[in-house]
Amino acid sequence: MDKTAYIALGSNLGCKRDNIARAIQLIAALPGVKIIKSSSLYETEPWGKTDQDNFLNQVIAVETSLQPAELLRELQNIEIKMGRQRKEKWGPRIIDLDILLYGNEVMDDPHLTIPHPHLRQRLFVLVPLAEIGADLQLPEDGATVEEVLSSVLVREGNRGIERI
Ligand code: A4P
Ligand code: MG
Repeated sequence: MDKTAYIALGSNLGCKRDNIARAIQLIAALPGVKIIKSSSLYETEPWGKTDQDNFLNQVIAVETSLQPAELLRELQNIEIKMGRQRKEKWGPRIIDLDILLYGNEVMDDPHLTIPHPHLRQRLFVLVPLAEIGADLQLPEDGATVEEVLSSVLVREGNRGIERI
């Protein structure tokens, strides 16, 4: 049976808007993957490594018959096809495709952690995710995306995230 997965897209090199649009086209063309929801685009200040250009970020929901590892492999193929080079951790990138959630799956394999390890801390993920899945419950404790987002907003305020 198909599962619903949430994918985060990010770009902060080259024509960021085109990069995100191209990645979405390539995801839509994958066999066994159907895009069912898309958030707005957000311009976001860099998180983690702050001396780099702002990012564009977006989150999409897909229905997929691919297993998590297969989905990751397809997303990594798209990153490679688009010319992404892995240099420094959290550094500038043409495109970054992360699996945020896959059904109610909780997994911690060497190459794949679901839910995405930084999901609960990152406004650039939580804000677009809440736009398309506010009531979604996170599998570890059943907290909703909206609740997690609210607690981060109370702690940090809505800094550096602008809907465009
Ligand atoms: N991996 C494990 N779990 C997952 C998952 N759920 N989805 C592994 C995707 N990949 C997953 O990723 C390293 C390895 O993570 C992969 O080989 C995969 O097996 P990577 O994309 O090669 O390296 P990276 O992206 O440099 O490291 P990392 O830790 O994934 O960085 P993030 O978490 O992707 O963060 N600030 C803003 N405002 N917006 C951004 O989009 N992005 C980053 C990168 C930093 N700051 C940012 C943004
Ligand atoms: Mg990544």
